[in-house]
Amino acid sequence: MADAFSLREVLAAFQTCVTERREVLLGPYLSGWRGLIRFLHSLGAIFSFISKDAVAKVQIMESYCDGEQRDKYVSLQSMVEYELANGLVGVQKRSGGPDSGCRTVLRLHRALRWLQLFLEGLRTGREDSRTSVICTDSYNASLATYHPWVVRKAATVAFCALPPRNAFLEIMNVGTPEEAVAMLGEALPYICDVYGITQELFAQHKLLDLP
Ligand code: 1PW
Repeated sequence: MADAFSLREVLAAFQTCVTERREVLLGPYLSGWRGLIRFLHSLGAIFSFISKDAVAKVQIMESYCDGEQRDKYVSLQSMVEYELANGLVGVQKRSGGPDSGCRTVLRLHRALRWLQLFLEGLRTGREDSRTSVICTDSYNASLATYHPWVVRKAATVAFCALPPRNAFLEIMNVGTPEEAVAMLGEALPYICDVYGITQELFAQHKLLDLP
């Protein structure tokens, strides 16, 4: 079944991102994102403006990973080192040039924080808690800071269309709501790990505010 889709596999991609040397591999990072985007699509057309930007960011990264310098884009660490050493990262303002891998990953990285908070909220929420509230709260606590008012507004409207918690846990296709909650408990530490390593790497190189 080519179409069988389970959030378990998506989250497992983030598990395979981190190497023994604590490097974050771009291949599995991007396949995790591709899965998340498919998941967003399954939530309906109202989420397409959210997924559209994520799709664009993933495409930029894919072209680096398949491009001439692909050996520099194996891990986030090698990417940061290469782009910084070659003056490819615009630190002042967005130049007319191509978006760097660093600024592009930074957007995905910030969105990953949102995902992490949201899934954690779902996991620990009460059965009758509202998914839209969990989603809005986690968005406001993370990604919203970086978005202009109109994006925040549109996102908040889209969140209202989210199904109730148990229905949401079921579209994750992991099994019963209880099984989905258990899977989240297993998978979330890996997402936290990827987020933490990336955050540290970007902080170390002062890349957390890239325009
Ligand atoms: C159910 C939860 C799923 C979480 C998936 C997260 C997807 C995140 C995509 C959010 C995109 C919102 C609209 C786009 C905003 C862009 O302006 C912004 N991009 C992001 C990812 O925040 C900034 O990109 P830019 O304009 O600096 O290239």
